[in-house]
Amino acid sequence: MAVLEQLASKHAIELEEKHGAHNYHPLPVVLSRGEGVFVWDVEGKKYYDFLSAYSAVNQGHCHPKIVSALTEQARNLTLTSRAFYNDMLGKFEKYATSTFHYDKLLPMNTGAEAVETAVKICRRWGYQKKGIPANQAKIVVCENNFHGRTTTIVSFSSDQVARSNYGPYTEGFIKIEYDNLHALEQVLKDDAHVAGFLVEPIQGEAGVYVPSEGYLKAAKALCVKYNVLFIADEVQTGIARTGRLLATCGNCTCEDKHCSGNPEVKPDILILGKALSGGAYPVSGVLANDSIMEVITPGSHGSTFGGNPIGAAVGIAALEVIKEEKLAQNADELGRLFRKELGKFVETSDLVVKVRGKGLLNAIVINDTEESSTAWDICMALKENGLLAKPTHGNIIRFAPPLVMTKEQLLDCVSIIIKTISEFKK
Ligand code: IF1
Repeated sequence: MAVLEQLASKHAIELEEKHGAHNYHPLPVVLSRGEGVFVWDVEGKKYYDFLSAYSAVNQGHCHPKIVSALTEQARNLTLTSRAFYNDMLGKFEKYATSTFHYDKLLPMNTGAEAVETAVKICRRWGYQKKGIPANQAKIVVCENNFHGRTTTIVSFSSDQVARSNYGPYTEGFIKIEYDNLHALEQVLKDDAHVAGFLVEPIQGEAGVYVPSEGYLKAAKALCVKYNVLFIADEVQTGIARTGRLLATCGNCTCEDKHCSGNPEVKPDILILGKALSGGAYPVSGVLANDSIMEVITPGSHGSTFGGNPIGAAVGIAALEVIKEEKLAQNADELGRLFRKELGKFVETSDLVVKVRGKGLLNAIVINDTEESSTAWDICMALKENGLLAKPTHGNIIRFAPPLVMTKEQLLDCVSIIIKTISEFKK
């Protein structure tokens, strides 16, 4: 590669180094184009994207339908604030509530804002509907959670890197072990001030931890028993990523036209983000039925961009793509193939000890410590071989390609991953 061309990447990295806050440590690749499952760097090298912007690009990079919804709306009306109505928000709210079977959608922008919104709704429901004394509401969360990075959310994080030196912390959260029903029941039985249980159906950042079969169903049943709201953070697991429209659909595959969500696991409050826009624009939201959402009254919550016309137009297009291209079914089938093929490799490898996941949210566990750089070094080698992925920990690599991947492309990626790890020397 000509020296001049190499400068493009080097220059871009230097600009960020010099002028940008150092709140990330990216893989040294500078991307300038994306299409479907592929991204290209500034030198023109092509890569399979196996991160999908942390599951925001489920529909594939720059999906034509989503991009044209974005550009079309941007030519008409971008933002009015909610001081006035706009002609797109009601359509999006109708489409989203009928897709996920809830009475109401409260539109926001980022996943963290949606999580914060769910916390506020849950607390207000606790006071106004459950009768919890003022300022005593508690929300149960899980160890090793990831729900975003606001000061309230990091207040209940277990990750010291994400949390330390950001105090004083918001009170009112009780941490229990993930996938531990006994721990959940103990808290709900002992503390009448619990208003909600906030949980990721699969713990993504923790390392793609899929809970035991039946955990979510039993957790929801405990919430019903103790009059506590079951709140699912599907920012990362939602929008077809795990092989169903939602991870909380359980075994339901949306074949049933009369489905109103899997009653056994249906969240009282559903939190969505990321692929709700296909990665084209920040769109997130909280869904709930009227008996819960009615605690939100005019002036009690909002944001400048929440419910803007572009986000609404993009949100409709992004959900239409999921349905029209049957991306949940594709994620389910390709995910099984991925785990089957890598599972065979794990049997023969002393470097990879496990592959786990659901749909196209998977991870491999490397035979090294959390503090090691092995996962990073393998991702650097994968990059050289044309596949981009990122570790969640020193010994865990998450694999989450866009859901539009074909079987041939997936098998191509499996062979790149196996080749790279087989040739990898610590
Ligand atoms: C980063 C992690 C993933 C999320 C769940 C809420 C949010 C996220 C389950 C907040 C966001 C992103 C944030 C991004 C990296 C990425 C991430 F590594 F941080 F944990 F995906 F696993 N709930 N996750 O996963 O949504 O405000 O970001 O729109 O902050 O580094 P957001």
